[in-house]
Amino acid sequence: MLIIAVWLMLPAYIPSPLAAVFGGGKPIDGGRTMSDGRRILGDGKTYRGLLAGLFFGMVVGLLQMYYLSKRTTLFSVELPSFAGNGMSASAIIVIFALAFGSLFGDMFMSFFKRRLGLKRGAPLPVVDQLDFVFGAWLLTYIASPAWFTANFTIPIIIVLLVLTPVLHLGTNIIGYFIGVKNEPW
Ligand code: CTP
Ligand code: MG
Ligand code: K
Repeated sequence: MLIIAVWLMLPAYIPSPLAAVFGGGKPIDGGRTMSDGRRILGDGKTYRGLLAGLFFGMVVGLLQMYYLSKRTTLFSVELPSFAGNGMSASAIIVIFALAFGSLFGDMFMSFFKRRLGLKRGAPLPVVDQLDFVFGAWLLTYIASPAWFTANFTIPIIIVLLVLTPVLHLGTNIIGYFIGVKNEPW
């Protein structure tokens, strides 16, 4: 179950840490503020982070598809496929939805955090740990409702809601100590 849950979410897990490693430079909101006087998204959401996150999320997803074309098990667990076997267009769309959706969820919540008056990097517990998960689920559901409901069953969703915050906190602590994250959350 754990293996299946992580396997399904891998294209959505990769973008955030890679955005933290490669992010910086021009912010997506171009430095603009809204009528509340606060930034639209803030300096923590950059084009470089978005593109690097999307790129590496897609690369990992494509590697998973390649793996599935050779073998269908991992540690003798039968792996789910990303909609259709082999390098199908529908599988690529699902992987894109997972990768882009996670970045979208993160950006959407930064927008929301700025409206609450929270500065860039200020913690918003639960939201920070799960925004990208909900973003990935939303876009994947839109891309392929049938694939989503067949794979993200209630037990898998429960596993991911518990596991993701633990993984997120763990990678962020590592990111903080190697110097790619400003805060350990
Ligand atoms: N990052 C980026 N572009 C993105 C997402 C993330 O450049 N689209 C980088 C930024 O350097 C950011 C870091 O990854 O600081 C960590 O991401 P996150 O914790 O989501 O950003 P915060 O700095 O905490 O900003 P916010 O308060 O808006 O969440
Ligand atoms: Mg943060
Ligand atoms: K975040």
